[in-house]
Amino acid sequence: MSKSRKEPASNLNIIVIGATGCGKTLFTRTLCERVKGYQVQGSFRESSPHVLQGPLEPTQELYSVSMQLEQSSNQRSTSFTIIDTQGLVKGVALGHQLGFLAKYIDHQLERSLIEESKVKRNTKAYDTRLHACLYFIDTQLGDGLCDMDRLAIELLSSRVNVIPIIGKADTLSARQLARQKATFRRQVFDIYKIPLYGLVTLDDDDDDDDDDDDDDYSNDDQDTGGTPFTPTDISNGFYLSPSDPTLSEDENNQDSSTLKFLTAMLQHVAEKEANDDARAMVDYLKNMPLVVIGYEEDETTGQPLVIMADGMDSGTGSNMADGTILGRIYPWAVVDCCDPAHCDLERLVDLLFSSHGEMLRLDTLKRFYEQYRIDQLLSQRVEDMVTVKSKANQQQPIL
Ligand SMILES: Nc1nc2c(ncn2[C@@H]2O[C@H](COP(=O)(O)OP(=O)(O)OP(=O)(O)O)[C@@H](O)[C@H]2O)c(=O)[nH]1
Ligand SMILES: [Mg+2]
Repeated sequence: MSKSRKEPASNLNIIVIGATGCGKTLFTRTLCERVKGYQVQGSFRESSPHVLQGPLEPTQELYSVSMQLEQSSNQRSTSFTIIDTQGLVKGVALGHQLGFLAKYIDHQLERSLIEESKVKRNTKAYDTRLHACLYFIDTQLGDGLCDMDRLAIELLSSRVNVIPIIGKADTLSARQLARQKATFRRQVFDIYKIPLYGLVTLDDDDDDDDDDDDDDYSNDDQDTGGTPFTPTDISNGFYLSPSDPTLSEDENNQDSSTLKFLTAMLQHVAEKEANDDARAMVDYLKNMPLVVIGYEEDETTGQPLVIMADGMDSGTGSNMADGTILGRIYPWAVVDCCDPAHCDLERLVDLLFSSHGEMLRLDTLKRFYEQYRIDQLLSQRVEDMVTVKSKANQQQPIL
């Protein structure tokens, strides 16, 4: 691998959360297997020995693996850490589980705050702040967001960029998948208004310093959930997502209105300003929640079954250097985890390591870390005031 690189190394820390049994651990292994070709030799670290090996079992406690990745195609270098967590379980323990995860995420922000507050900072200190949470939606009960997922993503969205994922996509038909996606999008964005990654708040204040574009969108009369603009692109039908030919026109039209506006606005920015970030965001919003499929594992070793790429007719997946594919064999077909026609693993890899990496880091810094810092300063100030007041009370002479 080339040693000369144009960009300095950046780091990316992601956490995988969701209901028990929805495919988080197998996804973690599949992603690590997928990026193995970019791994710098000797850079692999794990929180305890052999966490990615052995038969798949329910995850009992949080673990992490880290590696340095170098993609020669774009000369990017990334210090990557992925953290897999114990599955969420409905019932009395859920509060405890969510509390633990919230504390864990806050603790990473706290570590940066402590480091930043030092007079002499350690420039080599590793930044452990979490840049994204891949949240696996529970699709076992059919359409609609269950209370557990709603509670979890509401809580997590105030601390980290939440990217929703549908795992085990091979177990759902195209029509079921499209319906699940549409229902999720409507519920999260139009009904509960949960600020997942990518949902910018479109209130009046946001437009103040962007006068040039105001006229393009101004129309307050629409039923937009508070969004003060209406790009004509929407009514022209430019936007249709999740666009699935197996859905009727009616079903396709039932997509989230908030997302339609947001996507149309970003599309406008992308075209008008040739803005790559806006373009990347449009692509993400049109396809979210992303769907993934984990490889078929050998039951005793947990390692991927060896499936040769020869004879596969798609030819678009198969990113493994040795001519094998990461996939699953069914009597009627072979599923290729890296084929964009089968699932969104490649889209996710591109999102994390290329098109959205900077946006995720920036959001973490500006949105979540800043908020955490301000909250901590305010609570410190309140504590100081209480101390001063109680001292003053003690010193007052009793009349
Ligand atoms: N068909 C199919 N099965 C999968 C997929 N991903 C995981 N599985 C299977 O689902 C079961 C649970 O997978 P895990 O990856 O352990 O699920 P998990 O979410 O980590 O479970 P917990 O650790 O208990 O939270 C295993 O038997 C996997 O083989 C997938 O994409 N497709
Ligand atoms: Mg697991």
